[in-house]
Amino acid sequence: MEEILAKFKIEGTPVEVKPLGSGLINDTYLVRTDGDAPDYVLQRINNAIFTDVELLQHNIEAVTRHLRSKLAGCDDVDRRVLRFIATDDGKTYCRDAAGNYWRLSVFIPRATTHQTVDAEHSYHAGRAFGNFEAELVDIPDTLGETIPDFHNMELRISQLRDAVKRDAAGRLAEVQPIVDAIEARAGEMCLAEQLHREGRLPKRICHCDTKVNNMMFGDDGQVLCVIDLDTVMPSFVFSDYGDFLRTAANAVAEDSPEVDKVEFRRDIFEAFTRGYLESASRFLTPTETELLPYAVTLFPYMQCVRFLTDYINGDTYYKIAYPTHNLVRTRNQWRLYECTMELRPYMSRFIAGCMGQ
Ligand code: GN1
Ligand code: MG
Repeated sequence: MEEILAKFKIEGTPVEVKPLGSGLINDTYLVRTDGDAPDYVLQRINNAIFTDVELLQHNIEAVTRHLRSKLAGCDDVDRRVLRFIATDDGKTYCRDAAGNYWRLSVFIPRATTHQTVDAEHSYHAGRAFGNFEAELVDIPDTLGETIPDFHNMELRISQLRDAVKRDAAGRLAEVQPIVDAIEARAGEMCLAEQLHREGRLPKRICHCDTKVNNMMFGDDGQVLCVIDLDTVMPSFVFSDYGDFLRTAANAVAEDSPEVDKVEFRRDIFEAFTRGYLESASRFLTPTETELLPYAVTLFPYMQCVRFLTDYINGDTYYKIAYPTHNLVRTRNQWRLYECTMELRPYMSRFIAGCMGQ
């Protein structure tokens, strides 16, 4: 670690490095320094998933630069947008002797992340993510897809079909009923790609991983800063709206085995939607707004397909803590999907009400 940290232009002397956070993809550490120097967040980038680190960091630098420019004059800028530290050769990442990629950002003090949120936090999160998208509408740089077709439902279905065909871990028989249930809904769930092909649905710069734990809250309950920017890329707005509600409005964690306790919480939905529309309605098209309830159903469905695909493949993508972890996640997300499908008419009515219709 010392060797890696020495490549970055940091202030102070590192005195302690310890694991941080609960991400399923990268490895994250908190680096404490002595004296008044800031602490840092050190991350080993999962290069098997983010294969183009150059592009990844290009996106992140462009996004943080743009957000920073919009915050000019505001105090506390370093707590509101991530700041990545350059290496001696002017990049925001380096490689170690084993070929691993690392990057370093300033740790945001006096802020917390949550695994679950209440309605009040959800309202602020809605405003923050709507605002995040709104601020990036006029970003001058071109961003690439750090994971090509990341939220492309058609691709996720085809990856599931490939996994089913290979049955690499011999787990197919056990999950055939849920594969069939997914297949029965595949056509309607790929609506976004279809509308995009018809020129009726734009792509915009989105965060694409709006899990509750990817934002930092200040003492006042407001969102200070959106973090985990690896997946910021062009996508449908459904990504950010849908993925937040997938994690925040589920009454239990995404990997809870207590499937009968899965429930879609309306208080969270209503608060988040109010916040989101307050900041996002200034750029959303009528089609995007009308399809927000579809987005709420799309993300549990897509996540279910992704967890199941990984389970069938023998757990090659997500970190797991026990052998059936991905299967438990799959069942949980399927139940959530069913809950959201039942609530679509109610969600449409609520959104129309917010829009004053
Ligand atoms: C991953 O890195 P983390 O844990 O925030 C995943 C998301 C999934 C999520 C499911 C790059 O996010 O897309 O929704 O796990 N990120 C990537 O918990 O695949
Ligand atoms: Mg994360």
